[in-house]
Amino acid sequence: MKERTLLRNDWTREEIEQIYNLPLLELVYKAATVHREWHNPEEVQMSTLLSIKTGGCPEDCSYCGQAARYHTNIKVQALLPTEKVIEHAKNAKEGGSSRFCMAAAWREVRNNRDFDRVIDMVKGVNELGMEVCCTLGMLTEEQAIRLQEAGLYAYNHNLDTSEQYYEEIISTRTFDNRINTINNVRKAGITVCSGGIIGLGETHGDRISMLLTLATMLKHPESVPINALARVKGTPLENNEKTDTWEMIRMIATARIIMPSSMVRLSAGRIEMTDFEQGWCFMAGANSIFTGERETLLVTPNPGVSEDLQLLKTLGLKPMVKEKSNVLKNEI
Ligand code: SAM
Ligand code: DTB
Ligand code: SF4
Repeated sequence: MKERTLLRNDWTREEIEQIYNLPLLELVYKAATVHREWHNPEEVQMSTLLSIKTGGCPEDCSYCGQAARYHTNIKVQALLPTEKVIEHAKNAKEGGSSRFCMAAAWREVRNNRDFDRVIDMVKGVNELGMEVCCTLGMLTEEQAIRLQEAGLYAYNHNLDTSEQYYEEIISTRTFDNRINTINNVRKAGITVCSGGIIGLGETHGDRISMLLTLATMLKHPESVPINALARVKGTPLENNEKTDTWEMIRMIATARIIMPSSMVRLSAGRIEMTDFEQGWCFMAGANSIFTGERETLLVTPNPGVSEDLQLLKTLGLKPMVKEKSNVLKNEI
């Protein structure tokens, strides 16, 4: 059998640039090849996303419908009751999901009763035998350890864009804050889910920089979500152009090649894609999607679970039963 491509974290900017700029079909072919060396190409992980606390966020992320300062039509919702969250997780499991991600519109975690409640939610979802993921904003190392002890499997904290472009998009925190939380998550022994968004007005150079930061981490994030901007009315980016799906495909394929053992998630943007376009994203190495019972991601629309299952069926794919442990495999 042919040896598989090695994991590397010594990528240079030039190397990534070269891959990113390959003629599209060459790039997809290469990514599909690498994908087959590292993953079962018939499987797609369905990760159910639930907004456990919605809106009213003090941050100014210019893409986000949940920032309190923008006049969006989002209904603010306090932290959901634990039993309700567990009920959602059970339904998600029955619907074929093997991962459950709880998201809160917080700038950072505070050591208060709400955090105690999230800890209980993590324990409850973990007991269902699902991979539990949270995305709660910035974390200290101590908070990360508490989450790990409660059974948290993954923590999502996206870089969102390049270091250079970061301050154009968010002014209430820095790129370094992001890296710092990711490091705290790693130190606590939780797997990392980190990727970004395209369509924010960034250049190809910014996208390459973001990929370079991810692919040169001591350990690659086990999960890399690639989002296309979901344009939310009332946010500063509401009038940005719709992201061209070929650009998503280019991003996914490059991520797949440079971080071969990671799960690459086709995240926001699916609602505006045809089945054909989503099929191309899977061909380019995406092997996970976000689903939600309410046909939403957090606050924007997303295809329904039955539509997703139908799409997988059409493409000859099946929901991944349980993610193979990338923790052991990803040993650079
Ligand atoms: N508040 C926490 C944080 O910012 O890390 C967690 C929730 S936040 C909604 C999680 C991620 O969703 C963001 O980092 C961003 O990458 C993505 N996101 C948010 N709004 C988006 C949008 N309108 N389009 C695409 N991705 C978006
Ligand atoms: C990620 O990278 N994408 C998801 C998840 N991580 C938390 C969130 C996407 C949000 C899209 C816009 C919305 O509905 O708010
Ligand atoms: Fe708040 Fe997260 Fe939205 Fe930024 S992306 S405004 S931190 S919820």
